[in-house]
Amino acid sequence: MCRLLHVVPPSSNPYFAQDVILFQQSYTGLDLYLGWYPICAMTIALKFGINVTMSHAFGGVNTTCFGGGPVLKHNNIPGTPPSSGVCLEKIGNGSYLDMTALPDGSNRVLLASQSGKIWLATLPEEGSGKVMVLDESNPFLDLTDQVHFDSEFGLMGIAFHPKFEQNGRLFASYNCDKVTSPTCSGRCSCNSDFGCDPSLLPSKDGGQPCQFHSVVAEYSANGTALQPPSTWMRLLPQEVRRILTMGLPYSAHHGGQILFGPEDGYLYFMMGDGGSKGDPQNFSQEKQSLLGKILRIDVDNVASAKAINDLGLWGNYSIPRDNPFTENKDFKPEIWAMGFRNPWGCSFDATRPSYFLCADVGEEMFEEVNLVSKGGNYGWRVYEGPSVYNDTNSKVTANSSTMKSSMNPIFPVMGYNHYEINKVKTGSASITGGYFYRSTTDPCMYGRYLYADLYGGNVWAGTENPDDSGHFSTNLLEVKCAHDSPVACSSDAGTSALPSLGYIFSFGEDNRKDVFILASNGVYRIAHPSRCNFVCPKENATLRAAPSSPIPRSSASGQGLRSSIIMQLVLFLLITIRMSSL
Ligand SMILES: [Ca+2]
Repeated sequence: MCRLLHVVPPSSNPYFAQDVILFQQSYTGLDLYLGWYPICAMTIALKFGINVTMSHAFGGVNTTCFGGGPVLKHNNIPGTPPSSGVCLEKIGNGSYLDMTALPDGSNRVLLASQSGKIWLATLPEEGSGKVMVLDESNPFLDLTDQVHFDSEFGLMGIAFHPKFEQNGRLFASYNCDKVTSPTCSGRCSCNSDFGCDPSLLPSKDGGQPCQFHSVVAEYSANGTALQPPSTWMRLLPQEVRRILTMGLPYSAHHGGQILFGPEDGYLYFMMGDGGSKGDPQNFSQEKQSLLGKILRIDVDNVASAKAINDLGLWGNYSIPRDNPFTENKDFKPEIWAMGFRNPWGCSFDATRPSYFLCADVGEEMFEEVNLVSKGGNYGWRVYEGPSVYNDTNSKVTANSSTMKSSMNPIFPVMGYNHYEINKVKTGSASITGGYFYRSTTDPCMYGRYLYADLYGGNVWAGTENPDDSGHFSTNLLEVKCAHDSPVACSSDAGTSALPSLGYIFSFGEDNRKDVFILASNGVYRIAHPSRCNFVCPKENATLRAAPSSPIPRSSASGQGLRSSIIMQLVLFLLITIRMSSL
């Protein structure tokens, strides 16, 4: 689905199984879905929220094929997760698209709205009962004059330079409209480098091809180093350099997140396929296009004008020497990884910087999380998730079989089918990637990867087992609001314990590695489990006030019995399927 971030009327899309053989059985109210993919990956989704296990390829090597048969592995059904719930406290009512912590170890963050304003905010202590301090009338940086703000357009990302304290450099990624903004001008992403003619692209959603652009710009908060942090509330940063400007073919799927690599200090820029159903021009697999790619650029060393021209760069930056395709002229040198549809919510694991996880929004069937490696091809638009994507309207259909055999895709490590979060096999879904949780606030969440769906309000935790294997099992989490939340959480009708978050736009992380959910209804922090009466054996109860009336959770033995029944059903089905296929 598209990510309609501002205007978000969920629309329906028909689920269709593509090459998936779908079995559905219903036993005593529990729906069991078994998808068997021709690429030898299999998902089993147990529809009552206990467990979803995905087989996948890690680092380009399919680890789940054994003689062509499907294999169920790393299924954590027999055990119980340390906690199946997440406790939130609401610390503000504002709606933001991106959060980034000041790189000074403080409790300050920048929060950016899609409309183009950035505020410096001070976070309260967890459990203090206090709210976030943010002066709406006093933005740190106001880009609303430059930003084109509409459904998927806007201010999409912000990032501090790792040495911001010394150099005052910060970066913003946004969209602009060349018709209304004099500073909005750049090459079209559909160009002669790969035989793309923008005049042949259909106009979509009121805009001409390459009327709208993606921009990365650098700003300077000069004087930051000279002033104590307490005076940073308003430094009036000025744009000092246009890093990159690129015209967009359509009006959707242009990612826009920016991140500095924690180890290499390079800027990663997430770019989608540019929009239109099924990536009809095959931009994501086009080696000479920056669309559908994760880009990695050096903003500390700007190439000479000659080098920029010779390399065909899109602005003022240089190419890191160890980018994967610096020696391969078939590829644009900015490309770090390719084959994405609309990456949304990428993060580096704070304790393992080589773990770079990126959610990628799916088309009609599958939402995915990828473990991104240098030079990897993540499949779109030949694959959606782990299954072949076919669209008869696409340019690539005729030669897709050739591409499939030559591309060696890396399949997602986590994800969900659209039908899993919709009551029927239709409906919208759009993944919001999050973080490996590395805070001590919820010890039972430590080391698990959090992600969510934009529309459904579903939040999952992925647990890697064994460590560093790239194999994840995932749990749909029960989400509750702390009884002492600083701002009262609005509730879904009839379920007073469940907070109504609205649309989950993004996750954020502060310097303590606390994780925040940025939703249309406000800003929420993951709090101590006991504040929601969740039982986490690892939580130090002596440091927390005892919950007044613990709510018993479903017993482990009950879950174990239910899991055992499901395991038997799974095995029975596998044997039946295997036998019938022989
Ligand atoms: Ca993919």
